[in-house]
Amino acid sequence: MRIDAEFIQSHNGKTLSDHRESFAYLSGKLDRKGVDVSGFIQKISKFQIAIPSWALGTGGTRFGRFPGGGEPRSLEEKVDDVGLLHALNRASGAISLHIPWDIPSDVDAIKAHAASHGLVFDAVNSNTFQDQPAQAHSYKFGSLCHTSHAVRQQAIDHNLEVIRHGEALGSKSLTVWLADGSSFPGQMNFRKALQRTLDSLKEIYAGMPEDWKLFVEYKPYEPYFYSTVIQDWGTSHLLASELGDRAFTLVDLGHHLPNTNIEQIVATLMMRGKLGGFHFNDSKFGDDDLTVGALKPYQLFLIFNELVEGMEDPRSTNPSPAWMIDASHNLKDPLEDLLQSVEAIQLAYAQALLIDRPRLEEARESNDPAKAQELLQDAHRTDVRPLIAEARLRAGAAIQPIEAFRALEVRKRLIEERGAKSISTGL
Ligand code: AOS
Ligand code: ZN
Ligand code: ZN
Repeated sequence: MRIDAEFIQSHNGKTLSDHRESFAYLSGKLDRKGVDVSGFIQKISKFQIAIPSWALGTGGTRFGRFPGGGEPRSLEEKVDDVGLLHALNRASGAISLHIPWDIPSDVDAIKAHAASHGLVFDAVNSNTFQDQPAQAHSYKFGSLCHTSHAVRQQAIDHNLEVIRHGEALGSKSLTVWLADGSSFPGQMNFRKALQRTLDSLKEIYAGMPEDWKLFVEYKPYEPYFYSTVIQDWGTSHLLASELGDRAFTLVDLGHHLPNTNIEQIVATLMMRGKLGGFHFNDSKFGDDDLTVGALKPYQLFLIFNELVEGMEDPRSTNPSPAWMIDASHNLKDPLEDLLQSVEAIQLAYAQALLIDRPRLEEARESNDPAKAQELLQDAHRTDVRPLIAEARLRAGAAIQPIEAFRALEVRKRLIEERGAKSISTGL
């Protein structure tokens, strides 16, 4: 199904006068503070967040899965789902594919299909954390780090194949997340495992087209419980530095131990020009995959404070990072969850753009922590929702995406189209 512009317009009509009133109030306030409101809205509109193809179905845990129905049954339907999101918010204009779950049977057709929704293909993701039916060697004891040359070669070849699929689709980057690690002390020689991983990554890096980037994701635990080869940003940064200028660290918010100062990691990587991409989610314990901003919106804002500082610094050598949501959804409708996540990211970004940076720097230079906090919290406590809604309105999207999604009974219609038992490939 597709959402037509007319429906969005008529749905917007219901809340337009309310919205106009709140927007006028906020833009008046911001004007008086010297904020260029139109420029601000343009920045928000430009900020596009990729949707991973594996986030469109109901996720589960090892204890169970409770699918909600109407899940996409093919790559084409996954593209349709991202198209629905993009029609509602005009902020989800890219899809990130996972190989082998999403190998296109007809590349030209899927490209045309995506383009008809206004979508492009973002980073492609490899998978050496599961064995595939036709595979010669098992990844039970690792992939790029494996003790056996044959297993490593199989994993390298898989990544090279993912790059070829990505090239055909117009992607420009490969994200490598490795499950590789060990569950028992003594099981793995850490030094050899890291060296082998680096050597394998070098072969993948060498197989990338000149205009591609390689993103190395890190994670402290899971699926192994004692050690992970690429456990933290330092290890990822080490690998990316050894690999070369087109290799970067990718930060996934759920991949940190409790209380890690993620915003400081962001600042450090940006200082080094090595922050390549971001996977957004929220979590209480670990890689919980909760809706972005559901638990720690202030932390998200502090992270965006560093991102904006890095992005707006004219001397920064950091390329514009690739933004993606990385979450699976156990309880909510995946599409509603994704709409909420995109909005939470936009809100944090907008609030970070509002920070009075010259005054913040002044407070820092004069060692005035109370003033610094006032300035940060002033931005964070500003209700910027009318700005985001205005950006959507100007782009032809819905003032209230979830309300529109429900008014149109999107899920019900998807269930009618695809069935109550359709299952999407993914986590
Ligand atoms: C796994 O925990 C990582 O977050 C990956 O980025 C991702 O979820 C996985 O590669 C999905 O295929
Ligand atoms: Zn991730
Ligand atoms: Zn993860």
